[in-house]
Amino acid sequence: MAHHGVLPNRETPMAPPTIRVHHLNNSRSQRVLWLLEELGQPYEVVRYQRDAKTMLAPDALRAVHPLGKSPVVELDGRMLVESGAIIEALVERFDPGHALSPAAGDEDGRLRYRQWLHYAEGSAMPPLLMTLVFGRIRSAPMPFFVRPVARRIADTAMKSFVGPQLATHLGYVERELGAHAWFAGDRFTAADIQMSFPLEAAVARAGDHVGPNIRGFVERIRSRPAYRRALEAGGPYELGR
Ligand SMILES: N[C@@H](CCC(=O)N[C@@H](CS)C(=O)NCC(=O)O)C(=O)O
Repeated sequence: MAHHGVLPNRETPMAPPTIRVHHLNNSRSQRVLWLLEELGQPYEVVRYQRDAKTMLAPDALRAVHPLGKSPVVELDGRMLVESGAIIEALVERFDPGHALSPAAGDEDGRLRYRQWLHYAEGSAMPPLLMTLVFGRIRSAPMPFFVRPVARRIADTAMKSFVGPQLATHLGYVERELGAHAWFAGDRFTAADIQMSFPLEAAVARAGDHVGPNIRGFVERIRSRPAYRRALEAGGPYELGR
């Protein structure tokens, strides 16, 4: 048989995947570091620091992706944004054995898993972000005669709209965590990683609305070795205290 000197495909060494996480301190990208630690997948971290006054990301992050928001994950040269989609993509590619997602035949688990992956950013984060914004408005520097008006507006918005939203969402999550140990069912999955950010933010910013099941969940995730390794990789993370 003729030999053309070309190795057949199966003998061609595959280049290892390149994963680079563009990580902003104290941010949602902490979840991506944690996921990669849970998967045992090697990755690089490029760190960015929030502006101390505005808390916004530096311009350098906008040079990586037009949104300039974190996380941005560079996977084999392609830029991925939106944490839920990033988590889904990384799990699909690097977790073929379903260690961090419900098995293909587990219909109930898969539906729950998908719901929570979307819910974290789609429903849980908006009232928590509004809590942060109205809190900042209350304490922002402003002429003394404007302050009572600004405070009244912030307090009214919190009382009439944001507070009830927090109660609805965190009440729902609290009951769900009473019925299931983890978000997709009885074992830990990437949906728990995605839900960690709103729940850590809730403990930090909306403690009055947080029940014992949510507090227990946050304690359990913080004791995972991969969570702790991710803190070392990402640097200071106040929500993780
Ligand atoms: N829904 C997006 C939100 C991204 C986002 O807003 N990231 C924040 C970090 S927690 C950010 O980069 N903020 C800094 C800025 O907007 O300049 C996701 O989940 O990836």
